[in-house]
Amino acid sequence: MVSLIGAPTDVGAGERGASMGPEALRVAGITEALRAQGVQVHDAGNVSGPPNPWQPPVDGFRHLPEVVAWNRAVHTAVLAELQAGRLPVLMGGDHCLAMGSISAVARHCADRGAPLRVLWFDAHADFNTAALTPSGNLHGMPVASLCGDGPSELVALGGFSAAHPALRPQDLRQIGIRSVDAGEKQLVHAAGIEVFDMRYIDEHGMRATMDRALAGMAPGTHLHVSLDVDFLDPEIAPGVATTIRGGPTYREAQLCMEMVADTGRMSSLDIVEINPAFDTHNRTAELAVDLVESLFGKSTLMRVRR
Ligand code: DIR
Ligand code: MN
Ligand code: MN
Ligand code: MN
Repeated sequence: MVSLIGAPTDVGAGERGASMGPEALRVAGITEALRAQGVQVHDAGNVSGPPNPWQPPVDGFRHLPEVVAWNRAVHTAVLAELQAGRLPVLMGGDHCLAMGSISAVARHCADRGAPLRVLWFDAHADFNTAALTPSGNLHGMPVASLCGDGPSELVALGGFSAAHPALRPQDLRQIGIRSVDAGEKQLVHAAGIEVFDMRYIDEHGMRATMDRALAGMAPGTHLHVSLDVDFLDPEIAPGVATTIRGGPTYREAQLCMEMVADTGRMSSLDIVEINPAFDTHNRTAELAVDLVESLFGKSTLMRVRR
């Protein structure tokens, strides 16, 4: 059973509009597409939180109290679905919300002794800190924070700490990266994160990339997918505030999702950064729904051909 959780906010972003993401996905037919794959779906509605105050950064963070409030709400909602044995699909909202969802997934795994693997599909590494961030926007910081380098209220989500963070770099794979700030690059290297950047994908192809990103999962691994739609090439996904040219094509993206589906291990999902204010005809949400169909096994009927 899949539970859809909407988190209509853009408090972590540098532009307004990602708050319209959950409704864009519903309008694009996410529920019907999942049901067509034979998946039982429960739309849990939206979590709520404070409005976007649209203020400059304070001590390196923009809207920190609001980001904390939204992430606490997301954490609680995602954890409840996991504990009920359902597969949560977080519909953002901006990518700061991954702090709430992945800390819930990590809590759930830690309580059950289950290994965790996180696939982070993004044009950006999202590994900024207060000292390094060019913007103060917390959607550029969730990976660092989940790894223990972030504001204490966010690092502590799920009862984790800087010494025992929600996410260990060795449990993370980043795919599609092509925009990393200078200081951020050094931190990503120092943390030892395995990054399949666009150059790697160009040189090795998407199939070899995903084979490596999915390799070595122990039995019982909980696979979490965090899909920032700016991962996709802006030609196919224009409804994003932070487009970066040179991303994966439609077919490359579909192959990624099909290979995730083939593992049979995906147990939670974030779909974030859809911004209808930058879009036309809801194209990006419709594309995301196509990718969700693949994540839930649309291509498997054709398996006889491979
Ligand atoms: C940039 C943009 N690295 C920042 N980050 C984005 O503001 O930290 N992440 N757009 O998705
Ligand atoms: Mn992101
Ligand atoms: Mn991004
Ligand atoms: Mn469609």
